[in-house]
Amino acid sequence: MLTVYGQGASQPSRAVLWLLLMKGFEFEFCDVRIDQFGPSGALARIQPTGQVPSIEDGDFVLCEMPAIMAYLCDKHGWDDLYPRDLQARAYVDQYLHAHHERTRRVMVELMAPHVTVAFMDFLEGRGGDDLLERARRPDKLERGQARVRQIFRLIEAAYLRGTPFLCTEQPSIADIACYEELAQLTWARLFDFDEFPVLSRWLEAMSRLPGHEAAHAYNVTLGDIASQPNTIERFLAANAAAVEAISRAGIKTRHLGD
Ligand SMILES: N[C@@H](CCC(=O)N[C@@H](CS)C(=O)NCC(=O)O)C(=O)O
Repeated sequence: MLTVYGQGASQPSRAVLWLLLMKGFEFEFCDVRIDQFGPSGALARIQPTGQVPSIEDGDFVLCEMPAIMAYLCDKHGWDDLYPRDLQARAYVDQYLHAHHERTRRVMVELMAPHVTVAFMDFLEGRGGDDLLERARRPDKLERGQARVRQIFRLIEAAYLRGTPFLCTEQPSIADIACYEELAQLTWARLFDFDEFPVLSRWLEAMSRLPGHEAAHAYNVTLGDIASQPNTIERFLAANAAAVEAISRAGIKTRHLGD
């Protein structure tokens, strides 16, 4: 049985979970709390970086969301989402290699500063000084929005020029990875995509793919964190809702350490 170690709040975890839910694949979801993250946390006993997502497939352990999704697609023949054709695959890889340092900035610049206001005390002294600095800024919404606008312009120009999905006619694991960074801003009311009609159409098309609802219960439950600052209670309730939704989809769930 495949085990996915993850958390509803984690964008790369949701990407892996959505892929599996989309494919109706049987797996076990192990929910990891933030105090179990990192190289000295409980998850590090299974995977040394202690980061989510991580998977355990028999005695094979793997981390890094794009590597996990590529592995799962290759193993199970999901060629629709990770094409075998050399050039079609190269386009998917092209996006995924840029994802970490480009699209992932959406989380760093706008989402995380609004989520982590709920647990600043926990982050204090744990090395997240840049994040703490961003979360404390009174202009974090406007500043974050200005930063993500640049990323969105580039995504439209580089990947959605003439194709409905990222460089392709049909969705791939690149779209799944990208969606998790962008779509979270709409539920959180941190960004209005109306000024980006091409991205808006893409977001709408992605939201119609199977498994979408079960994979995004965290975001729905967390809701608006722009006008109503996040609290630890909301954060925990949203993560609990993610586990419940995955369980309702017929997937076995547990918490790390239980
Ligand atoms: N490059 C990794 C990023 C994974 C990542 O940032 N995971 C976060 C949660 S979203 C995490 O585990 N943070 C805890 C830590 O780094 O100690 C991927 O794509 O999977």
